Amino acid sequence: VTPDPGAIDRELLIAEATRVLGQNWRGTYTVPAGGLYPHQWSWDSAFIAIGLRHVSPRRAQQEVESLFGAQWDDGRLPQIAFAPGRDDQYSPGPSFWHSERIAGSPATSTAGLIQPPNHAWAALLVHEADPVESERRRFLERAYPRLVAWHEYLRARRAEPSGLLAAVHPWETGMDNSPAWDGPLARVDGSFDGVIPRPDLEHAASSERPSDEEYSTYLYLAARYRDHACDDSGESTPFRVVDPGMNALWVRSEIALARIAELLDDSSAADRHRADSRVLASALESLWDDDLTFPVPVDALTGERLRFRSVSGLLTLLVPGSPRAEQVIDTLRSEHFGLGTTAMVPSSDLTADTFDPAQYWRGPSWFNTAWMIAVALEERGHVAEARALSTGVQALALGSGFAEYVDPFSGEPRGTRRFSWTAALALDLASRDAAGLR
Ligand code: 9WN
Repeated sequence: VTPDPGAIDRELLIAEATRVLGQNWRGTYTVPAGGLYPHQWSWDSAFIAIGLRHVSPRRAQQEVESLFGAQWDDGRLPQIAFAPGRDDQYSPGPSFWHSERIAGSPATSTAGLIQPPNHAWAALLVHEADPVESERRRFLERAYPRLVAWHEYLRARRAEPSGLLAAVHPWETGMDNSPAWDGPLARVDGSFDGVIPRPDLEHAASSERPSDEEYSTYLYLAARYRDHACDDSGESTPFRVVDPGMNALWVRSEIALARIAELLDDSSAADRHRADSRVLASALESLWDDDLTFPVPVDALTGERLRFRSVSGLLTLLVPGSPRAEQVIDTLRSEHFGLGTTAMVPSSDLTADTFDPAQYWRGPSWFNTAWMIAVALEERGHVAEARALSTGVQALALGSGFAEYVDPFSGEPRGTRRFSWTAALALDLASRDAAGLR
C-alpha cells in the first residue's frame, strides 16, 4: 500500500485535522479522543503540540504548559492529568489514584505513572514554529526548568545501573500490550482484586483492545505502585523493563534541552545536556541484540533480554550518530516490518506468532511511530522512503477518519476515531509539505 502523493488533498487534510483538534480541545489542553480518553495524556500532548504549532503556536505552548501544571514535586510528568469532575468514562480514574493523598502530588488530580519523555523535543519544535511569539510569552524560559526537573526525575528515580530509564508499568512505555511485555507480565504474581471496569469497550471493539486478563495485571500493578506512594522503590513494582523507544526519546529530548539551553544563552548547561545525551546514547547501544540484529528491551528485574522485534526498537533511529542505524533500517525494510509493502509501519514483527493486525500494540500501525520513523529516515538521508511513509501517514489519517491505529495491510481503521495525535502529526507532515520544508 503506497499511496500516491499527488492524490492527497492537503488542504482538505489540514482543514479536517484542524477540526479534530478543535473538537478535542478543552480550553487549555487537548484530549486524545472524546469518549475513550477524556483527560490529558502526557506523551499525547507533546505529539499534539507538534501539530498544533501550525494551527496556533500559542495553543501549542498552552498544551505543553498545561501538562507542566500537573508536574509532581519530584519532577515527574504524570501519564494522565485528570479533567476535574470526570471520573466516569475512563478507568483507572481519579478515585483509583487518589493522588491528593500522596505527598508531592500537584493540586490537580493525576495518575502516578509516567509516559515516554518526548516533551523537550516537542517544546523545541513548538518554539521553532514561531520564535517571536515564543519569546514574547517567555515560553522556553518557563518550560526549561520544568523539563530539567522532569529529566532529573528520570535520572534520580528511574535510571538503572546502565544509566537507562526503566518503566514500572506497561502503560508507561505507551505501547501497553506489546508482546515484548508478555514474559515480564507472566512473572507478575498477582491480579486485581475486584471488578475490572472496562469503559474503554464502549468506544472500541474488544478485539482491538487489551483483554480483561491483561487489565487485571495492569490494575494490580498500578494499585501496588499507588499503595507504595509511587515511590519507585523495589517494593512498589514487580515489573521493571528498559525499553529502547522510551530511552531513544529521552536522548532526543536531552539533545533538545541542549538546544533550548543555548537559546537561553546558557552554554555550560547546553554542554552538560549534550554530554548527558552522549552518555545515554552509548548506554542505549547495550540493548543491541546480536541474534536479532535489533535493539530489544531488557527485563531489569532478571537481566533477561526480551528478544522481540517491536516498533519501539525502530525508534532508536531518532538518536543521531547511532552506529547501527543502517542495520535497523535493513530490518525496517525486511519481512519483519515490510517498509513500503504495508500501510505505514506495524507495531510488532509481522512474522511473529503473536502478530495480530487488529490488536492494539500487537500488530496495527500507529501514526505517532510512523511519524517518528519518517522524521528519522528523512534526517538520515533516506528521502524517498521518508516521503513515501509521510504520504502513507497523511493518506491513511484522512482516509481512516483519523483512526487511533490501522490494519497494516488494509489500512482499515481500528481503535477509536478522530484521535488527536493522528490528526496532529498528519497535519505536521502536510504543513511541512505545503511549506516546501522538511
Ligand atoms: C493507557 C492515550 C493513550 C496513549 C497510549 C495508548 C493508550 C491508555 C489506554 O492511549 O493507552 O495510557 O487506556 O489504553 O496505548 O500510548 O498515550 O491516547
